[in-house]
Amino acid sequence: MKKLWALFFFFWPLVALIVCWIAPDRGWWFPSEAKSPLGSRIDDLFYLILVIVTVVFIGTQFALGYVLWKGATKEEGSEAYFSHGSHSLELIWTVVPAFVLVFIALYQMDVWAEFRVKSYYPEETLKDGPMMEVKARQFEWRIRYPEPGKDLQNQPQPGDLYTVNEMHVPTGKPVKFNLRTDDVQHAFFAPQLRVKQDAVAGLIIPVWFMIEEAGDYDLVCAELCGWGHYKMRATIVAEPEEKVAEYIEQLQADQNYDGVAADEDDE
Ligand SMILES: [Cu+2]
Repeated sequence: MKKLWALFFFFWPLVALIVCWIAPDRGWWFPSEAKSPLGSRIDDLFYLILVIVTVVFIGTQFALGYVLWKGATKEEGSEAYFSHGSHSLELIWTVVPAFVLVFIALYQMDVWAEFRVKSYYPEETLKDGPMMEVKARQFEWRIRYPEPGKDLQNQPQPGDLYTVNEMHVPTGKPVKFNLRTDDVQHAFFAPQLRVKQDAVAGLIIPVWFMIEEAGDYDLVCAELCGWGHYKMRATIVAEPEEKVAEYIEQLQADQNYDGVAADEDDE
């Protein structure tokens, strides 16, 4: 019976390893490959940490399995071995993890700095203001574009254009926008882009990303913000720049439509 329990406890770490091994091929892994340049670098960091954790996991689980098996198979009445600690062992398991953690801290610094500290925009993009404002509220994403040809202002302007839960952005260039919230704290999370940023009441937070490939990307809220949190789901539509301009023109035409068709107006 003891042997059975030893095998039982050894079985679960094995299942965990097998699941992780087959998951990427079956689509149980990340939402998709990272679709932004910075996203790939974040993934590289993730995989590096995953490798370190996997090595530690296999080591500790095998050690645990060995001890369980040894205990389960020892002869009845054999004497137990007591130890009162080992100075060198303590040193090893303090110094090695400390070294690994310092290594990770230093190694990831560059990605963090580029994302949050240094300016990562090409010069010409820096001159442009944010393309839009994304305002989270219970329970939707409100997008506000400035009137074509004008700059986005922090206060809503009469010519501003609005949409809900749909964000059109150009492909192949950095997109900058202001993130705000109308009520509680929300979090802008675009899983495929690996972008996550809290929206904090009272703050206007500039966020940027770049999408190379045209397509629809998910935008969800990653902060439990109330009963309808699960509904805060929007689409980021990435398309060529001309198409975004067309979309905004159409938005303006729809918004300015006063219910009278243009040809009727002429009569
Ligand atoms: Cu939310």
